[in-house]
Amino acid sequence: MKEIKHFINGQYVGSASGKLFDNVNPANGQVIAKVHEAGQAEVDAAVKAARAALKGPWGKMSVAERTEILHRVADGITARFDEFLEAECLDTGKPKSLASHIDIPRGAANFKVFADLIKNVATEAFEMATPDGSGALNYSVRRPKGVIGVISPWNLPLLLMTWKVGPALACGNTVVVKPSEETPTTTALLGEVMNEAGVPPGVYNVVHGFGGDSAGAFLTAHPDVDAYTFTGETGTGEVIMRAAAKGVRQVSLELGGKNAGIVFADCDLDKAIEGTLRSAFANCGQVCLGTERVYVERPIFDEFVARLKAGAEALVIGEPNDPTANFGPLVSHKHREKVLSYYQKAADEGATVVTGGGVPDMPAHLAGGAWVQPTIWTGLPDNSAVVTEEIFGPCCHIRPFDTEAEAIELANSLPYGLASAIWTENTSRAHRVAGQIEAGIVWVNSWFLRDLRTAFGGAKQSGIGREGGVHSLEFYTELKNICVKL
Ligand code: NAD
Ligand code: 6OD
Repeated sequence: MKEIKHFINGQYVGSASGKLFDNVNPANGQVIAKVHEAGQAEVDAAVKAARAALKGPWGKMSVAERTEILHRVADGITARFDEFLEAECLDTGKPKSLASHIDIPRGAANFKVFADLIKNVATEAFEMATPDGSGALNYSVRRPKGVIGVISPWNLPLLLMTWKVGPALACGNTVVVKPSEETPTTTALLGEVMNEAGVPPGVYNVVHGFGGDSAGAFLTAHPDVDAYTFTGETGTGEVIMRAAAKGVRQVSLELGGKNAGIVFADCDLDKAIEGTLRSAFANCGQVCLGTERVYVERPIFDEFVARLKAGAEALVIGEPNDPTANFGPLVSHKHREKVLSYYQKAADEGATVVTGGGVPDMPAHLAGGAWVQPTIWTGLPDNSAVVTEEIFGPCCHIRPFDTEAEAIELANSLPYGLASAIWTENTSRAHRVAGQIEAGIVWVNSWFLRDLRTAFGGAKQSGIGREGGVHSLEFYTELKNICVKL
C-alpha cells in the first residue's frame, strides 16, 4: 500500500508517532493510500525549515531568479500532467474530462501568473517639504510577509492550494501547507516538482492531517507563523481567525457561500440553462461559487424548470476514467451523509422534487462509492434549511420572482456573499442589478469565467480579503515606508 508522507525541508518524512490514516477513492470506497498524520513535532519541524529558508537562500534570491524557478515549477506540473491528473481524480473521484481542463492547468497557471506579476509591481514615492527647507523623501518597499500557513480544502485540491502557494512564493515567502485530509496526494506530489525545479529546501513544506486537535490546529497555533491563508467552511474560518488573533497574525479567508443565480425573462435561455447546469452540477456541485438558489422570472419559470430538469437528467454519471462521464461522486461518504441529510430535509419541508433526490444505481464495482443524484427542487419557503444553508452538493432550488427589486432582495437575503450569476440580455439591467448584489463576484451571462488578475473573494460571511492579481501580492507582502530626511 502506498504511503503519503510529509514534505519537510525538501525531504519526504514520516510521522514520529507512526500514526496513519486512510486515503479513500470516493468512486468505489477503496483505500488507495495510507497518509502520515502530523503531530506537533512535524509541524514544528516544517515551520522551522520554512523560517530557515526565509532567512537563507530564498530570502536572499533576486526576483528574477525566484520567478524563473517558479516558471520551472509550472513547467514541472505540466510535464507530469498525467500523474497529477491521475492523483487528483483518484482522491476526488472527479471526471478526468473536468480535471484536465480546470484543476491541473490552473495548478501550473497559478505559478506563472504570479511570477510574472511580481516582476512588475510598482511601489510609491512622495517628496515632502520640511520646516528647515531641506525636504524629505518617502518611498516604500515590499517585503515578504514571512512564513505563511496555507490550509486548503478538498474540492479543487491542487487549484486552490497553488492559488495561495503561487503568489506566496512569488512574493518571497515560505510556506507550510496543510492540505485537506481527503485529498493529500497532489500537494505531496508537488514536493517532487519543487525539488526538480530547484526550489531550495524549506521553501515549500507539507504536513498532513486533520483540522481540530491535529495538523491544522497545530499549524494555526504555531507562534512562528506570520500569516494564514485559508479556504474552507465559514465555521472553520472563524476558528482559524481566533487562533490567528494570538500574536495578531493576518488572515485571508475564502469561505462558504449559498450563491444565487438570477434568470430574467429577457435572457438568452440556452445560455442561462447551460450556465446554470454547470454552476449547479459541475464537480458534483462541490464548487464554492456554485449556484444552489436559482431565481427565475415568472413568465419563463415553467420552461426553465423543465429544461434544467432535462439537462440534469442528461448528465452522465461515471468514474473518472469514463470519457463520457461528466458527473462524479461526492468527495467522501461523510460528505454524502451531509448532502443526503439535506435531500431528506427537502422532502420533510415539502419540496417538489423535480428530479433526483436520492442515490443512483451504480454498477457493482462502483457500488461502494459516494454517489448521489443531481437534484432539483421547487416549492420550498425562503426560510427553509435547504434554501438558506450551504449544502455543497449537486442540487439547487428554483423559485419564481416577479420584479427586479424582489430578485435582488432574495439574492441578498442571506449572510453569505460569495458569488452570483445574472442572466439577462438587457445591458442596463445587468449593470444595475450587478451593482446591487452583495457578493464579491458577480457574473453576467457566464459562470466561473476567470481572469487571474481580478479580485477574488467573498463579502459578508463568505470571507475576508481578496486574492488574485495585485490583491494577492498585497496580502503576501508587507509594505514598508522609508522616510529619508535630505
Ligand atoms: P473545511 O473547513 O472543513 O476544511 C478546510 C481545511 O481546513 C481542511 O484542510 C481541514 O482539515 C482544515 N481544518 C478544519 N478544521 C480546522 C481547524 N480547527 N483548524 C485548522 N484547520 C482546520 O472545508 P472543506 O469541507 O474542506 O471545504 C468545503 C468548504 O470550503 C465549503 O464551505 C466551501 O464553500 C468552501 N470553499 C470556499 C472557497 C472560496 O474560495 N470561498 C473555495 C472552495 C471551498
Ligand atoms: O478560480 C479560482 O481562483 C478559485 N479560487 C476558485 C474557487 C472555487 C471554489 O470552489
